[in-house]
Amino acid sequence: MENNSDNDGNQNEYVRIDDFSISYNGSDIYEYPITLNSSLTDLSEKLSDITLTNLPAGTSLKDSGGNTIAPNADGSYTVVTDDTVGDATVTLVSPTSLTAAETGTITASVESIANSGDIAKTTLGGSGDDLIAFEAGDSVDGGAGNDTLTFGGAINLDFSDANMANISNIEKIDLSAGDHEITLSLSDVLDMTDPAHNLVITGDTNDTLHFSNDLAGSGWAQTNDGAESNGDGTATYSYSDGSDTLTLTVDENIQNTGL
Ligand SMILES: [Ca+2]
Ligand SMILES: [Ca+2]
Ligand SMILES: [Ca+2]
Ligand SMILES: [Ca+2]
Repeated sequence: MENNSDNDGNQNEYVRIDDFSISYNGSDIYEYPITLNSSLTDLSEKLSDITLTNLPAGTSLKDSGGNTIAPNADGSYTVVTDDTVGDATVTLVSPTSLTAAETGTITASVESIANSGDIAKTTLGGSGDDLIAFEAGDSVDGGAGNDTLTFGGAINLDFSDANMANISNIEKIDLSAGDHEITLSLSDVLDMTDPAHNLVITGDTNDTLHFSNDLAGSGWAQTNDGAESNGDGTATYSYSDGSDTLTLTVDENIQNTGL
């Protein structure tokens, strides 16, 4: 279960994907039930349906009644749920056996809609290596696996903004598609990564990273300035407080300040 705070500081929705269970019906079809739970703790809000994205290629989805759910134009699937308690069980259907890594690519997201019209979106990656399309203000938990935030269009983001505080268990930020300028602090990276605190940032010469070592003076200090390239087009920057270490690996094509 995952709780997040919305922009007003209230607890809002959560969504959870239970572990996949696997059954085989003996007719060359493999079925993987997915249990979804979402809920509101602020009952003045409404809960959206649940959106599933990144289903493995060649698979389809059935609702609890066994009816096939048609994909949306963007390839995502909408699982219809109640306005206040969004529980549903759906079944992933595949003509081939799927590995946990393959089923793990699926992500689930849900939105809470306040009376004011404000929408707060929460996305959970769950297990597996997830590609998560991110927009400012989204709450994101990548969960286990090597998880990447991607960005549509050309958006500039300051991860130190108050509404960007709910990002966790992310391993990579991919700026490749579109031109982006992002602002990131040491504490932002500590918050958005798991306890290993490894973050990779990929991009190109049209992208800019502004980094601030805002925890200097609190025990965190830079221990490696990235002057020695890794030889693969990336450079690694290290920070430590003496017990924990943060490692930032940045595409050398990205313009930067502060590293
Ligand atoms: Ca996943
Ligand atoms: Ca994940
Ligand atoms: Ca992760
Ligand atoms: Ca780019």
